Amino acid sequence: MLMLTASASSSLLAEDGYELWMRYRTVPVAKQVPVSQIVCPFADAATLKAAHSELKLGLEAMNDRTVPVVSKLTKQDAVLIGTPLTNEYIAGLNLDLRPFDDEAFVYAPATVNGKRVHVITGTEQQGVLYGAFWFLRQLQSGKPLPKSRYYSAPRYKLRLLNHWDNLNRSVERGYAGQSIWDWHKLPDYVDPRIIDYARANASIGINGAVLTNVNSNAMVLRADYIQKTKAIADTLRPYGIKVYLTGRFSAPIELGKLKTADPLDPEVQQWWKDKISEVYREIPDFGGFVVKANSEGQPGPQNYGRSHAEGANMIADALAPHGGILMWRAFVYDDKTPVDRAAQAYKEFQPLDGQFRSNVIVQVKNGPIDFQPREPFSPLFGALQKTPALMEVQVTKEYLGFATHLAYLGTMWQEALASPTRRRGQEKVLDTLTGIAGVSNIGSDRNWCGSHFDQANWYALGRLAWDPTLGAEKVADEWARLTFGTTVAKPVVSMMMRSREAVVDYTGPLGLTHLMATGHHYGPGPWVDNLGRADWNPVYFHRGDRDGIGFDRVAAGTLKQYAPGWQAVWGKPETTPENLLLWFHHVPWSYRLSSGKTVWEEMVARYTHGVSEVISMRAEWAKLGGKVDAGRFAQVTEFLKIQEKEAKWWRDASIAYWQSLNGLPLPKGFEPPEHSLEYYKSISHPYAPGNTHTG
Ligand code: GCW
Repeated sequence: MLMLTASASSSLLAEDGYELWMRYRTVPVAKQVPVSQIVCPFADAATLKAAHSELKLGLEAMNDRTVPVVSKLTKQDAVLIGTPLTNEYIAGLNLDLRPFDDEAFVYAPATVNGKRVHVITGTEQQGVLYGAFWFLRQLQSGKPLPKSRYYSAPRYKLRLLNHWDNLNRSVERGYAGQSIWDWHKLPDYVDPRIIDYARANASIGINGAVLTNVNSNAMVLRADYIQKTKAIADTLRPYGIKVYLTGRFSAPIELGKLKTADPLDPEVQQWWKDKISEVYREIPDFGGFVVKANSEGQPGPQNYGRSHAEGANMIADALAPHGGILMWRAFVYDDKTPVDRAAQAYKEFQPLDGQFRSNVIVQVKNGPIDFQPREPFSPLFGALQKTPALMEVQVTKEYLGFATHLAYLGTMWQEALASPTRRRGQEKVLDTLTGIAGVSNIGSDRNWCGSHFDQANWYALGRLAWDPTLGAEKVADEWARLTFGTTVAKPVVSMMMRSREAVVDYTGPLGLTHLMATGHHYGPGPWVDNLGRADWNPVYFHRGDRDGIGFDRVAAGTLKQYAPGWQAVWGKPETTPENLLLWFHHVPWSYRLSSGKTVWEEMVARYTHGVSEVISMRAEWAKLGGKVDAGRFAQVTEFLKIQEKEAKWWRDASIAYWQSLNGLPLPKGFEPPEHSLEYYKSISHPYAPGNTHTG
């Protein structure tokens, strides 16, 4: 089988990470759960086939014995899989499958014809597949199987990956090689790797993939490209993964040769209807589109004086007869320099609440600006009452160290998901969502994500979209056990749980944001003030000068976008949590924090702490030598060294710059920056990866 690259019994052989968290390694005999056969009468049904193949692969490797797939139950310790309609043994058990959900699964230990069996079932085959992966995960991570019926269903219907992949295989903000979609060879050749991609997604419950970049290219809707998309859709279908595309608003002009893309123009409307029918003729379960319109140069309805709702509804109407959905992004900012960039999405979209068709979903980034290491949650969550909202998070680490820095994002997403909206009773952000979409970090690199630890972020996306209340630590523990083994899980989890805060500290403590270098966003650039739009410049965001620092979002009016309860908390510097202080307030450098330190002293302490956290993660990892295979151990070791070097770069460059503004000495006991500010300003990385706006 494709995934089994290293011998199952020699777990310390160098590994390359290709197997992700689906590493099925031999379990010591005493700890094995005996399984004799997999009973699956409808073994050829595509999704059941995916389920029994996976079980066979995993169980044979873990128990080091053959486990045949059969249609008749003949032995003790069999695993019975299927829906009640496809497996008569299961039908005979009359298990309670409620509450009905076509993606839910039920596990139950049972006795059938006098034989002990494990039952994995659901109302639909999809649930059975999810149950099979869950079963393997329990065994792999050494967790006991439940003693009685266990039911699990996803919290959200939409659990999506958004690939920012271009048709030329470059990946916007991609740090893991090229796109996994080899458009040129499709549809004639479908890389078998796509099957492993599907397995990985199904194993964590991801059920949709948007194949293309939101900075989109109309060509993906050309007839030959529809065939290519169809080949991918056919490959992903057995795993319960629907395919979506990005829709370029001006496609009627570029592809249809019309004179306009005005959403109220009947010819434009007809063009979309015809094009969408063409897609559905080839891909009957096509999911729909994501559209980025009137944002960062992308065309949209405002080019014709129409609103986002008018634009979205036009495409939604063409999708509706086929059951398709339209995810319309709220990441917009108009062409005039705003008082506050952070206020833009709410300003545009909140007034449109109630004007969207029922198959439109507004896709909102977790924070109001742009995937920064720390932002408060977007005020749109909970404010859109009549329009479903999808939370978009960035799995790829554009602002958290690309592929080389260790930053586990589960903690960051949990922070957003668990935030109370303070609008209605106990409502949390997670209660306001219909789904979660993650900007993919997957590429052609052998280890998929560019680094071993970045696989955890893909894993966390799926697990938290299945159950947003799971908790980042539990997810990290699952992943660590599956990926590195149960014996090293504890130190691995401890590294992961502190990693994101370390990045916040060495890049932008106390609520500072958007301080990175231009274009590629690699490394520090808090001094940048020369970009075309004011709100692209870091100086616009930090507002630092001789006297003070921070963005006064009370004066800007932005705070009013939040519920009164939050206005009360965030309205004054004294009541604002320190980790968002400079997000909401402009304060003098001498402003005193609860620690007794001034803002300046605290900033220096936190930048320094961020670096020391990386040093301590390195030390923690070093202790795992000999306990983790040599291949992955070496790469993580080297990457942590890079992270330490770059954390120090961020710290030193930032401190040098702030000192050039405030003229303050360093607090006692802290090392001065290694180089001059001029040195840091002169660093340039024209070829840093992921910087592409080309189609
Ligand atoms: O974070 C910014 C990125 C852009 C991206 C944009 C968006 C796809 O720097 O590369 O474009 O967000 O989310 O649309």
